[in-house]
Amino acid sequence: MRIVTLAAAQMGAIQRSDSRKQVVARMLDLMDQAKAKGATMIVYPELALTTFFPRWYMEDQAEVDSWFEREMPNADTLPLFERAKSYGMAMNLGYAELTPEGRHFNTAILVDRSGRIVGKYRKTHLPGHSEFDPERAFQHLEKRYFEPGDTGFPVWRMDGGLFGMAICNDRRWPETYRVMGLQGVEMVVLGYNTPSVNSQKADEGPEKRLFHNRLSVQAGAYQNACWVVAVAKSGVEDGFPMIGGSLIVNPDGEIVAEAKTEEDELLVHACDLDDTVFGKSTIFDFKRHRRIEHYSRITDQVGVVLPPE
Ligand code: CDV
Repeated sequence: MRIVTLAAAQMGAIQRSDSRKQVVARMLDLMDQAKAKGATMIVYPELALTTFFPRWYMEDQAEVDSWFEREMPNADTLPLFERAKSYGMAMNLGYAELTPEGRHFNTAILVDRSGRIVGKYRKTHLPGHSEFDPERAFQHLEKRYFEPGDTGFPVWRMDGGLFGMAICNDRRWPETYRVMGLQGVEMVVLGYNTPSVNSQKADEGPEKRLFHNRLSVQAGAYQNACWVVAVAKSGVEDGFPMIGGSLIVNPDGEIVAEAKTEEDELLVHACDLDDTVFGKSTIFDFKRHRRIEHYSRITDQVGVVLPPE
């Protein structure tokens, strides 16, 4: 057995006026609860340190940049790193990254139990749009504020296991999991901010959004025989509701823990990385069963090409 006692640290709403310090205090409280329950790894949501700012249309670059972190750790986040290290707890943290070259990414890092940053992932599948869209019920301006990630989907060896990261919209794309599956990933960790209503389809509400969340995560876990943990930032941010539904899914695609609230809420589950072995060596033994001669469209083509009439 190779147990990772995983804490999925769902976070409730963060208002636009909340400071990083206030947010980090909540995150530390979740970390303390995780320690009390024996967790060896904690996973926080996408853009965990601030409100989901891509819902706001901004033209002033200085204002945009105020939502980004120029270094990690920094003065506000150092307490998270110090406490995780003192607890011997690995950590996954999502934040908006502004590089020294002035590039903007939606980023997540993997920190091992000794406090070392072992991996950085930059969100690949950016949803939304780059200009103000009056047709939408509310804005989703990730394409305005972030560049598409340049990391691909690496898998890192950490604390005796094989870990990968994804961020929010990435979870809806089978390629995300498969690229990591092909590197033997045993656990995928991801955070999300998903509005409770589709901004372009008013009758697609929270039930359907939660269904799609489960569907995507469960399929990714099963089809790649790996654990997947998906962690929400949820609740009503300045009048804009987001789903909760954080969940931990085993390599059979079954939900083993799921959040019940839209508040700060901790899920803890002992995940045995050896539970990935059966699926990886039987029905999803890629080496024996994949037929790559039929998959070239997946990398040769972006949009749909219809068959000839
Ligand atoms: N933050 C996100 O990537 N949100 C998207 C919404 C816009 C659909 C998601 O996939 O949940």
